[in-house]
Amino acid sequence: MVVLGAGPAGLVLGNLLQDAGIDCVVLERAERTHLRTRARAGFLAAHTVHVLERHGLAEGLRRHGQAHSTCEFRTEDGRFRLDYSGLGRGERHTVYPQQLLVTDLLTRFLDKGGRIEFGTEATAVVDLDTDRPSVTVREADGRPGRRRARYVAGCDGRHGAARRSLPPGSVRRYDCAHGVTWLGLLAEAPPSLDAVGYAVHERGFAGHMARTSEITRYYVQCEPGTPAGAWSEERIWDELELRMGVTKYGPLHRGPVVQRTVVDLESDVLEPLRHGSLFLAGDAAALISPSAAKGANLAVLEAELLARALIDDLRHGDAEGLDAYSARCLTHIWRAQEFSHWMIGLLHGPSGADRPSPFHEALRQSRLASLRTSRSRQDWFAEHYVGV
Ligand code: RFL
Repeated sequence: MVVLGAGPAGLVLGNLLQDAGIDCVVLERAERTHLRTRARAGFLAAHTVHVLERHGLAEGLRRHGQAHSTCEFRTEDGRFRLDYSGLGRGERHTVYPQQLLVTDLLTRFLDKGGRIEFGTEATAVVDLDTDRPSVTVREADGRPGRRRARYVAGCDGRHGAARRSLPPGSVRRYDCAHGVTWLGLLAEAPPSLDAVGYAVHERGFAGHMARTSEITRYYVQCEPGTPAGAWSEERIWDELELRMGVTKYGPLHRGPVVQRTVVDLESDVLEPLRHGSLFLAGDAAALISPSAAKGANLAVLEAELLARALIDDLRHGDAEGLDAYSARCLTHIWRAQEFSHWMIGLLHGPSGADRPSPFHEALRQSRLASLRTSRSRQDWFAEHYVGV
């Protein structure tokens, strides 16, 4: 078995296959140190935590993760809070930075004798339609190479080799550019509120999400095409403070901005997620905008489904799970996409060239108002916000 990519999807899959005694190698383009410091997600759904616990992969997050269950919306009409542990299914998030999760998964995999080839870039998956597919690679020393396997798992993200190797016309790609751009920031500053903060302001969206007691993630909506370094730190903090209404609701802890990423909100889904001997999981299967924090959670869910199906096939000769893999994942993916899309509509006021029409703006305000006042709406929100 060859797994492409050592992100959450590839590493959960690798650990589960290895625990079942299935020989697998993970090919990873980046170096190990890069993976341990690549900050991205932080909010893990209850289901994700259950999966990790079920397979003995949750030690770090149990020790260092923080339970989290409140979000606060700030609008021109005031603010309101939802404690979602008392709504919907009563579930919470666990806040645990993705780079720590990846580090835990890597360490466990390697400690148990797993093989990861760092600095090895998959260039193509070939012979997908046979039961001896292979992966062509650029080895760490730059020379070309090849790995053969019974199956290949494409967990190498949106721009990876797995997607590129799908024969033209063999999959359908649904995609959507939402016309919204965020500047994603990591600040060396403690969180400023005990909730996820979503500010909907006439100058655009601003978001606050705890990561650790010393690090906070912020998002600030900017014009599409804005380079990551375009705003000074002072401008970033001034905009965040203005949009988050600090004069009414209290100050933000300022600190050095240690990472900036431009995030164009985009989504796509490939269908089906299998082509012959190649299976897609995580961002390689579907890209989801970070508006509802679903990407890493879907990656873990799909990795577990794929691992089970591969084990059934390779250990017991039962191919039913592999045949059903794509359809099973797509049900979850589309539900997450639908919620994520709803969140984008909820959070983005008028700004920039893609200013919504007055009709859409009024719809957005009505959507916020029903979330503020309707218990059944809040239950629906909670179930989808924490769930995958
Ligand atoms: P990853 O994590 O991108 O890992 C793919 C790995 O494949 C490697 N790779 C290759 N290796 C070999 N050969 C090639 N040709 C290769 N091409 C790529 C890469 O180096 C990498 O190591 O994909 P995976 O495993 O599918 O996991 C997906 C998640 O990383 C992603 O969905 C989340 O980070 C999305 N996301 C969030 N998700 C959440 O569930 N909760 C959050 O709070 C959350 N916040 C975020 C996010 C994504 C963000 N960015 C990247 C826009 C916040 C941000 C800013």
